[in-house]
Amino acid sequence: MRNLCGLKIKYNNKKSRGINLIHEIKEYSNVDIIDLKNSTNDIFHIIETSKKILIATHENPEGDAISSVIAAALFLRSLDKEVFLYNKDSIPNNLRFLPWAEKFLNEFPREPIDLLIVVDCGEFSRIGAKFEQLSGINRIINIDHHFTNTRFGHLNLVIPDASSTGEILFYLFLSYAAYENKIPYSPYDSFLNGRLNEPLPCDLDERNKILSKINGEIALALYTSILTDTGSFNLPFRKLS
Ligand SMILES: [Mn+2]
Repeated sequence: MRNLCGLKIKYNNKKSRGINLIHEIKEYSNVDIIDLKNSTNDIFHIIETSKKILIATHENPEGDAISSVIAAALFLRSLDKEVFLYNKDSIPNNLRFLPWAEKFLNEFPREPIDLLIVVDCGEFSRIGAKFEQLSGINRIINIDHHFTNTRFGHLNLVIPDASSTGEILFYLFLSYAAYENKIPYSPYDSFLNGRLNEPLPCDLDERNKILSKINGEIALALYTSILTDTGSFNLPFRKLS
């Protein structure tokens, strides 16, 4: 039997670095599916109440890492957030065609940051040298698909069965649009089947609203993410990079 994993939220009276939630991984059950949905709503609430957002990934980045930072940044900019893209190393030449590839910083911003989102990064230290400077940020969201992920965030959206971080982000963006428009659509609910998918609503108006957050630039970044980590759709469903 495949050991599918999901997120379970434990509510804790002790404040954990500013956010009153602890998330941990455990074997899947029906309860976890509900919690996974709640987890994404927590992420949306934190995004809504943050203004300056830093998005980072691992050093020596490849396509999923860079494209996930870009997709998240473009998405958050569309929500009127001030975004900072960070990578310790320079962007590989073969990824410089991507929108906003030129916007990456290789120093942390000097101004205070409300929220740090780390994508495609299994350990906090893989952000690279000086990563400790970020540990004082009160809100850290960790979005990743490595099963070895150490759950270093205050909120962790870690889905080992996803092909790529880009795939997780795609469904997160659709979920956000559903959340914003109060449409009952939760792609993560279908995780029990080991696949992150859920048919879009039949109603055309609802469907268009859910897809409204995916513009051409975001689609290009997400496509590059998924293409990279699946070896152009040639590799098995799960590849860990
Ligand atoms: Mn990856």
